[in-house]
Amino acid sequence: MVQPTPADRFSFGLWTVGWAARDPFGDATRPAIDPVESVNRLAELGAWGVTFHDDDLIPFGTQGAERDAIISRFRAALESTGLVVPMMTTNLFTHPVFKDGAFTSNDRSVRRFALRKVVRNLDLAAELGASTYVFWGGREGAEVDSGKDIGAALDRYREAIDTLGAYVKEQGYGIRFAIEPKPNEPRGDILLPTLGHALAFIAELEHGDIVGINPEVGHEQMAGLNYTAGIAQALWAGKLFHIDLNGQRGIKYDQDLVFGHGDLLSAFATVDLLENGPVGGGPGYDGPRHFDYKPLRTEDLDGVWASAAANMRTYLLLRERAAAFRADPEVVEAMSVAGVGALAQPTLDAGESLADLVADRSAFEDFDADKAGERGYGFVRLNQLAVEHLLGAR
Ligand SMILES: [Mn+2]
Repeated sequence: MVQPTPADRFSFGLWTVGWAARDPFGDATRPAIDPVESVNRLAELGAWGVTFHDDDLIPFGTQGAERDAIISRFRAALESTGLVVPMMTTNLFTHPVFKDGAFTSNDRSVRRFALRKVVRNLDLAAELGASTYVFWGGREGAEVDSGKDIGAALDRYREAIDTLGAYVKEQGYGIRFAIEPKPNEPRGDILLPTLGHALAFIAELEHGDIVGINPEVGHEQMAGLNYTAGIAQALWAGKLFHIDLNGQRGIKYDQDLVFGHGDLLSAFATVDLLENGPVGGGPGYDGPRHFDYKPLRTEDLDGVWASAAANMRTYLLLRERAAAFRADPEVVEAMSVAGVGALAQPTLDAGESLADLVADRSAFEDFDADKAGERGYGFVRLNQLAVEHLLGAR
């Protein structure tokens, strides 16, 4: 029986199950869900954590005693269910004030307001024990090339993240930041469109040591990229601080499908990497398994909770299949034939210089490139074994 438990560390955004299914062409198809109801239902389903944007819990503009009352009611729900808040984030995209961006708006007063909105919510994140704070800059972008100085926008983005990074260090919050890339939607083009752009940006930060990334399946796939290969690079760089699991079917609008309901073979590879580490060896991912999906607009409230459960069940089934895949002697042999483990061996011997390599006739003058070119790697056989494990045929 595949049943999620808190030990699996599954977490959901309040905005996922709580999405009332309003889209650019149609009204909401479901009522709003009380965040406390979401906490209770997610806990019943076996989730471990809940995450949220400030405005998911506390309506924009709510101040003082009213804000405090909302927070204490939410805290009580957390305490009664045992659900934790591993990650929080800021809504810097819904209100019209952010229509040209937040940290990178051409309007300086908007940039200052955005920083203040984040600082207040960072204090709440520390209070609630969140260890990761996500930055998704959905409005940080443009539609008109001549309307946005991209270099200046990146200067302001860096200024914002470094200012906030210095703040959490000064406060001793122990919070790490995770930047979530996305290529487009809602802006025509968004800054830091892929995880590679985000990693390059982080390398330019003063406080980049506490900044990693939060790659979302659908966002990378919207750019036509291989999600599993991307998060493998993030793991290699020590920057996979958080993850957003969902489904996407090709290059189109952001679908936010249930995990595995898009490219299932890619989802299998993702779970295999997260759980079992790179195929050549090394550690996997030890952070929360966070779902950032939207229940289809066609679903009623029962369908919302069924879809939440589907994310976790699909992940657990893939985890079982991936473990069986790695343990299969035929897979081990196929990987060996393919030379998967051999890639871990350095190309030069220990202490060998480039001059030594140039002097090694066997590496070049006497090397039979035509012969080496005849080798078959057997990757198709390896992939078929993965497909058969995924289908439960092995
Ligand atoms: Mn998405």
